[in-house]
Amino acid sequence: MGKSITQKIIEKHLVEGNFEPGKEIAIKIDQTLTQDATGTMAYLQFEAMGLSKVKTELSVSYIDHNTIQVGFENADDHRYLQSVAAKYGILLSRAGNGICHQVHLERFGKPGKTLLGSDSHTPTAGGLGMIAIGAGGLDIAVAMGGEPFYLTCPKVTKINLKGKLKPWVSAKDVVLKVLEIFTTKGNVGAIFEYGGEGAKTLSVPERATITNMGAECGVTTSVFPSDETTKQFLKAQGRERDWTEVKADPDAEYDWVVDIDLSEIVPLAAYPHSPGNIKTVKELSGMKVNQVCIGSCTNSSYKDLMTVAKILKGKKVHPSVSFVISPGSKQVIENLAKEGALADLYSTGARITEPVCGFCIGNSQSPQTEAVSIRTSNRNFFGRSGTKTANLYLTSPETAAASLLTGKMIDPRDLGMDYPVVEMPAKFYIDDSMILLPSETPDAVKIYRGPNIGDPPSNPPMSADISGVVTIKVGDKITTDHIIPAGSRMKYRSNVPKYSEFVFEIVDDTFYKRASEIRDSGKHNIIVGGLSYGQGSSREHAALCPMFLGVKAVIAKSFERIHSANLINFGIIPLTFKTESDYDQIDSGDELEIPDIRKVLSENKPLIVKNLTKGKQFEVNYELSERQKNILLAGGMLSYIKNK
Ligand code: MIC
Ligand code: SF4
Repeated sequence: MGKSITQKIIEKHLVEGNFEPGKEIAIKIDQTLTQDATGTMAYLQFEAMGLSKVKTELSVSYIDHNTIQVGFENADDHRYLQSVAAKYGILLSRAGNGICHQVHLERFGKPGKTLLGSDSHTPTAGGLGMIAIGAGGLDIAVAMGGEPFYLTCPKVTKINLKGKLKPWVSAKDVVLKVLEIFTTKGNVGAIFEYGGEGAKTLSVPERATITNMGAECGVTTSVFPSDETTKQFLKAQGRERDWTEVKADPDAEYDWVVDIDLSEIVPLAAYPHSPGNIKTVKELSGMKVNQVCIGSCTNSSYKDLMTVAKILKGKKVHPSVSFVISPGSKQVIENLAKEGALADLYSTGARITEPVCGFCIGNSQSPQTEAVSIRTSNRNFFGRSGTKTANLYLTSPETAAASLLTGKMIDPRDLGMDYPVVEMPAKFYIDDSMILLPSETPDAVKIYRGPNIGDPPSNPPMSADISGVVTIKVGDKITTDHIIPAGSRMKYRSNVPKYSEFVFEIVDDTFYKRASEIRDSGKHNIIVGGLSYGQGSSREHAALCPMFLGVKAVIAKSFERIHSANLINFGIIPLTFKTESDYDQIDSGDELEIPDIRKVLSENKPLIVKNLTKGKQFEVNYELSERQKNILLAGGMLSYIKNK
């Protein structure tokens, strides 16, 4: 039987197990990436391992998230990251060089390799034919230490692209179509592998837009073949030597095959508050628009922004719209500038930011009350823009550009313009001076630690029983943005006690006080969740801060992959309900007891939860490998590694 791209790359990197979907495997990690908001904690954890150098082929530390720098905290974190990179053999992409996923695609990604990143959009590099996976910072620290990465061997869904996109329809519409088909839940443990004649018609940045937003479906990653188009892209980046062909065998078998005809796709939009709520742009046309944001780590490439510049050349932004651009990288900005396109964008009325996450994560450019904000970024979760009452719609750059001209949502095909075709450059202008190489005298490098940086909190081993209170009961599709907001709160990422004050802030701002009181009274906090708990980001603070507040278990209908791994890494057990009615019969404030949990886990027995308030009991599932059980029994990954 022939092999898929996924199987080929994973088998080449297997350290434990076989390619058997559903079983736990361990793979060697060739490259890692971190960004500053997750990176500080990851490097503190790496330092705690006591190694003198990273053991990967390549590790890059990017500074792109916390760049607003109101106060000393983030500047101090950046200096810490720079000193750690110099000492331990890590490359540092300085603030101003670009957003990690775009820069990694341009300068470092290699077909056929594995990449692990402390950011959920790490799969962007799958556009180059790599297996690129997002994970919590602690998993990245462990991978930098040369340990393999454990994951559930994925099922492979082939997305067979046919035909060719019509004018004014682009890669964002393709991935929104994928989100319409697969939704944001129920895809845990799968990989989307793209192929077919249609895949050949897409450039690398278009492929990367599609793999980037696979994260919203909850898949482990998404991957495209590495072909002649990939070779041309790497050549234009001066990296032809990094190219290898990666393709599936013609008789490769897949767990599922879905055909998408590119020529049938029309401009689409994700409406509030989920990237999985899809409508056609036509259905929404005429809606008044207050803000248009183009860029972030999706649709911020040279090709995307050049297309926008050509649509907007000589025109002005509608007076009721605030127009923001976050370019993907310094390289994108410099190449636009050389073509005169940067001037065209400024002349339209664009507010061009540094090449950073910015508006996407809500730490700047928050829109007005009840705004309609059209964005080419990848997430429109409730509250993410920093304005609770705002409504975010995700669209292609073409739709966003058309709407900023008219002040209303409009299908770009109705602009009455010829579609500007942008060719990929044969050679990009490249200047890597904002990427710092590690020190040649690492022993002489002193690590800088500002007052914002505390030691990561520790956790005791799992207690004999869990006995406590349901501090909060939430519904389906709770994202890590609900659990711990980013935006203006993100500057406290290196200070866990302070950041913990904002746990569940946007859902219930009494959570912190109540959870602290329960913890201080010697009881445990327990969270109850619905389907697909922990969607979205890889931020381990969504587990680390609850751990600090004494949360010992989360019982949900189902979990998303990265968050469930993060819970285990921080000693919080993820348990799943067996029936809907067990979920229905629990309320916030109920006293629960999970007797003999240590013993039950060790002996692999059924786990019973007693609801003391309701006088009922029910059984819950735990799907844990022996390794995961041992991590939980030790109280989390750091103690588990120390014990080993
Ligand atoms: C996001 O898009 O939500 C983030 C901010 O990039 C996160 C990482 C973080 O919270 O630091 C992600 O996607 O993993
Ligand atoms: Fe940054 Fe937004 Fe991309 Fe996350 S999704 S890496 S916040 S640009």
